[in-house]
Amino acid sequence: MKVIDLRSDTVTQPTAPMREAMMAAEVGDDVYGEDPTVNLLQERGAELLGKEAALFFPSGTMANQTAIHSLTRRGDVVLASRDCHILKYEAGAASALSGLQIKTIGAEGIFDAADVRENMHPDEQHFAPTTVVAVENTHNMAGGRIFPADLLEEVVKVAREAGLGLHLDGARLFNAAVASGTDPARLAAPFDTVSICLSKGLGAPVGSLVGASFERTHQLRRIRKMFGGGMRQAGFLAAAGIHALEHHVERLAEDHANARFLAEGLERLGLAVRGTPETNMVIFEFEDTLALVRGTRARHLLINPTAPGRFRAVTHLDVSTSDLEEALERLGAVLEEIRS
Ligand code: TLP
Repeated sequence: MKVIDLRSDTVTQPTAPMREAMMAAEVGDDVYGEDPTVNLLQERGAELLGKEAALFFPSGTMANQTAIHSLTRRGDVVLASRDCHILKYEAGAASALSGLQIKTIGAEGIFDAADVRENMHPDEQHFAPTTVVAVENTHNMAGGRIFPADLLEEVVKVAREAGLGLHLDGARLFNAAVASGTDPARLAAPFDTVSICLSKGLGAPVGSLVGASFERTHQLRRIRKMFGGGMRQAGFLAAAGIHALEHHVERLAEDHANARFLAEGLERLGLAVRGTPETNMVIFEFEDTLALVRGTRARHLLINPTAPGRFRAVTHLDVSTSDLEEALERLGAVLEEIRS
């Protein structure tokens, strides 16, 4: 029985042409800045994000943490969305590595200018300085939600007026760009630092980029080294990233259509689905978490719970519409078994 893996878009296998591109990569020592394939990826990434430069990272976590480290000093406060990745899923790195406090604001991955204004600390001796606003677009725990453009505009205005830095966790920025028909550079424009992941919907095995100014990239390179992310012949990985940017961006629309297809199917099975998927994630509820996990696993269907009674199913390069039809059938059988 084929395993249908909806745990995340991180689980994809490199395609045959991607593997060929990796094998054929010209490489050099990237700590010396001498890997031509890494350099090419960084140039392409900078261009796509509309930034002066981009830097290659081994993971989205290191990309985010390096970026926020560069924008802050120990003890500072970062305002970010509730359940954001930089706080919840990066092993406490913001406090452990940078001495930061992350204060979460808004709801469902979204916040507005008033949330920023009300939560920013006054410049007074009792308070830690608030120095950065971090946005996650799309928002993972809010189910792949796109940060609304009008709210973002207001948030940026208030943040800039207060002299705050702006970081974008754009692990799935290309999902947001494709789903909203917006140039990724436009989505990235207001931010000082923008991280994107090549290893999520874009299907590369490893890698992230941070887009920023030349000056900040110089600083990011030093922090990346300090965090242990200076890589040597990383061009083998960068080649996969270049291939992903060239071949796997437009196809994200298929993942989005598949997520909607899956959501409709789940509703037909009587499950409570949270909203219509905007991109490649479906959040649904089922009270007996353990029974559903056990039942689906026994049928080689993998779906992760994100909280008791709540599940996240993610569509990606390695699941087709017919795989999802099959997944719905298997899930139907599991539900019948639990409900009987
Ligand atoms: N997200 C993973 C898990 O860590 C939860 C997933 O399966 O979705 N930003 C966002 C918004 C992310 O969703 C992720 C990964 C990252 C950053 C970190 O990327 P990696 O895993 O490369 O460190």
